[in-house]
Amino acid sequence: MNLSSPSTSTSSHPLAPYGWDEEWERAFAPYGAQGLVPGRVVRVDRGLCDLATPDGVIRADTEYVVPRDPMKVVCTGDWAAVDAEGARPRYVRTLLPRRTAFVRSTSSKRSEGQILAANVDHAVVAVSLAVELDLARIERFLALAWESGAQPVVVLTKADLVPDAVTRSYLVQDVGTTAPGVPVLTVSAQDGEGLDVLAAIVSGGTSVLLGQSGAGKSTLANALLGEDVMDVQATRDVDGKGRHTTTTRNLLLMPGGGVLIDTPGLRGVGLWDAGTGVGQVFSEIQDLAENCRFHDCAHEGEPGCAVLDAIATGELPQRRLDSYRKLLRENQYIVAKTDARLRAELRKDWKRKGAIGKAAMEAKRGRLR
Ligand SMILES: Nc1nc2c(ncn2[C@@H]2O[C@H](COP(=O)(O)OP(=O)(O)OP(=O)(O)O)[C@@H](O)[C@H]2O)c(=O)[nH]1
Ligand SMILES: [Mg+2]
Ligand SMILES: [Zn+2]
Repeated sequence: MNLSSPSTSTSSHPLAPYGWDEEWERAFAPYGAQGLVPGRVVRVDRGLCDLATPDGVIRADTEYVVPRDPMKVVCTGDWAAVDAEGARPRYVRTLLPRRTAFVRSTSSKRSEGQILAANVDHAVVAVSLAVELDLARIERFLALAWESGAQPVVVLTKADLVPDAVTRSYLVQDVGTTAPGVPVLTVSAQDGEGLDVLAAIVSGGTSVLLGQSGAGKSTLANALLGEDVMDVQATRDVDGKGRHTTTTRNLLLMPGGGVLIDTPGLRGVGLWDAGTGVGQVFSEIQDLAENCRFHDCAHEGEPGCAVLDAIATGELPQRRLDSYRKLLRENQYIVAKTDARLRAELRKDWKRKGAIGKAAMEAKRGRLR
């Protein structure tokens, strides 16, 4: 064994449990040369964040990297270059380029992207079996998960509340057809069912728990940790919507390796430039479409349409096609809106530059006069 090989040095690195590897080491090298230290963001809290660094978890100021672009805001899971020990305050100086990022659009009219987790390998969508399944919502989460670059996983929680085996298998089947290419697990934190499978997934790389408030994300995080670190609260209302118990995104080190990010519940997620993700969620429709007679078939009644044929035979549920169309439309809308906003911003910039140019010209003229 070559002890000086980089893989040996990164696997014995104090940040190795947080996912530090040769690639991060390479990306960080120029900042190390400037005397900065590397760190992984474990929590963000209004202008401050906690980072795991070689000298333990520290608090740093994020003010130095406040960008105009919300996509570049410091987020849990980010790798950063931070001031070395002794500086007061210690600033996050820069973020290393993200490998993956889970982004949704904010519900506001401004329609900006909001990063929910960075550098994630598995996007675990928690869905409670204790409330009525909302397949459209699962599809939406999965579109964003695929788009993030992470591997999506659906975890059906609170299985103990569905003791009836027939109902259970129907629910699992429904979700399965909604999520082609996505592992669907059934778990119960109450009686431990399925936790070993989830623990195995989570042990490799970084996972983020996403889903509605009350889905049982923090309960799962605690069960996987073997320790009550995250607060858990009973869902208040009967419809299971609950209140938001978790309010920050927290990165937790798993005892069996890997890291897990627990996030606050989301009522819904707006698509954010997720065209590819939508395609992946509805991959069976895209597969069918390859057999449509016309290359640009809109599946709206054209002859030889394989998609409509599949609906006629019952192979493809009408709900899936409707949902696919709806998400495609929504995505096109958000993309167009963002482009419009970017264009407006560019125009503003251009005008401002023009104004500066004019002022400079006038000043010059004034001087000449
Ligand atoms: N019966 C049963 N209840 C569960 C299970 N998992 C979680 N719960 C309950 O569901 C409620 C909500 O759990 P949390 O873990 O706080 O949910 P959360 O998804 O973290 O919610 P937010 O932090 O608000 O997003 C609590 O009362 C838990 O005890 C389970 O496997 N079985
Ligand atoms: Mg929680
Ligand atoms: Zn067609």
